Amino acid sequence: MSKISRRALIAGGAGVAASAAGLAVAAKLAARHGLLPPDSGGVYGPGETLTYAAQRLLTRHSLAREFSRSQISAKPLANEVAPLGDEFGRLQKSGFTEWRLAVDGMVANTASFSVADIQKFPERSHITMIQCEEGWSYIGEWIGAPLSHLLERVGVLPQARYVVYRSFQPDWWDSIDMADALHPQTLLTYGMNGGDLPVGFGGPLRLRVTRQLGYKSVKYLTRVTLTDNLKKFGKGLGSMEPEAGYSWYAGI
Ligand SMILES: Nc1nc2c(c(=O)[nH]1)N[C@H]1C(S)=C(S)[C@@H](COP(=O)(O)O)O[C@H]1N2
Ligand SMILES: [Mo]
Repeated sequence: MSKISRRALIAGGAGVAASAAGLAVAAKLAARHGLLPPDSGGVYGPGETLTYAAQRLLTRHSLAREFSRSQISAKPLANEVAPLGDEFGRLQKSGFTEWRLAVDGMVANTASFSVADIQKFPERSHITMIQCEEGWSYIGEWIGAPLSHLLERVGVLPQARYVVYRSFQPDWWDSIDMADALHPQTLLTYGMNGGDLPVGFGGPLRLRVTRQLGYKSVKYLTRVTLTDNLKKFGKGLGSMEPEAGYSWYAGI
């Protein structure tokens, strides 16, 4: 679906569901529960707020649907990525032994982990669907360590409300709230369909966020930052997506 038609759908849906007055009430309720998304200010803000607040209040603990092994897509589609460059090639040649995931911000101890370190964390896997906002999807098995385990290791300060995560590709960064960060299906993924995570699918490390659209599952993960305020990052909208007209919150 194109940006425009998805936008129109969200705005139109919100319009049918609630009058302008209803939206104002919803926004007040969202504010009271601290559920205003970072991109709530724009033209589509009331719709974004309603979607995010409603999902968080109603489905806070829900799991994304899991599938059986026989349903794994035979030919998963790796979305095209921009060229990764010489430095990535060098890291790849040495088996990503020098790859590091930095953890900083509102944590008790800043730290840095290799892929091998993360592979020593408790392993979890799930067979879930990844859906691109463009309409295609596939089912895959994702293997990794819960992000919650990493957060426990470094000690999250109580004021932290969001996890900002960045990629080796500087244009790709995003953030999620603590409900998704601590969610049991949110994995620091290093494996796929029984093997290593291929580079095309984000190897050596990808954050898999199952309850949101594919673009929240950022590939080539290099840094995780805990914060109480998304205004400090990029244009202050929580990720590069709202800068391009997509929602920060992309719940499915
Ligand atoms: N670093 C990085 N992460 C990324 C992307 C990208 O181009 N670079 N594309 C995103 C988009 S738009 C989607 S839909 C999914 C696609 O995942 P796939 O390649 O496993 O299908 O990855 C997301 N993560
Ligand atoms: Mo996508």
